[in-house]
Amino acid sequence: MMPTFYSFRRCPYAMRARLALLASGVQVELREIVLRDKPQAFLEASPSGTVPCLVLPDHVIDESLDIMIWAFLRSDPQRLHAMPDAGWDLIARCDGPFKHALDRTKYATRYPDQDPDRHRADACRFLSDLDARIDTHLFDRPLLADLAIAPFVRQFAFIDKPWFDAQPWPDLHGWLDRFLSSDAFGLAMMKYPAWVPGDAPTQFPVKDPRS
Ligand SMILES: N[C@@H](CCC(=O)N[C@@H](CS)C(=O)NCC(=O)O)C(=O)O
Repeated sequence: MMPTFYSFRRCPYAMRARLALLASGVQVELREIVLRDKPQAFLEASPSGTVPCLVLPDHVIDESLDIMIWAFLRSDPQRLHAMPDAGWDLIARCDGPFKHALDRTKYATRYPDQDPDRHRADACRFLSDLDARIDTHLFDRPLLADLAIAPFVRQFAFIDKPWFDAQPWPDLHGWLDRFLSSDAFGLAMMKYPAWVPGDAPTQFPVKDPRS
């Protein structure tokens, strides 16, 4: 039986998990869900009630980074998982202080007692550091960190794209543009109707008709 993978198209955590599944080629049964109307089967499977969530025969993985690692331990033709410690450190900064600042910039009205400019400045420190280290990728070749971090940089960029584009981050802009126009991103962002019990399984990644 294929593992069941609960996803939500616009969620950056689910996006990074889909990108890893695409890069690994490991197949799952994708169930697109609507976060404001979570299906019972998902709530029963997921301890945290968050996407992404991967249901395996003997356990459940509901952390996006763990799903990426799970996929690459099964198949990693591009050797994305073989990463220096600095890659894991960057992901930790992304998921910790950067995501914290991103949410308080993007959803400023939810944090009326906080200063969005201060949070935007915090986010900019991380983005400037990324710009400084990018030549073509975050490291000398594409790694898991690129896939893990790009969905969050995208989320930040689209808070105010003209403002983001006007920042002095040419290498970061190039990196994000290449990500957004990549085949992998296009495939990761394909639209699926919300899953309902009884639906025929949706295989993800889509099986290549040539193979
Ligand atoms: N640490 C988790 C976070 C996942 C997460 O927060 N996902 C959000 C969507 S982007 C979610 O499912 N939120 C629950 C909700 O909105 O009800 C991971 O890395 O997978």
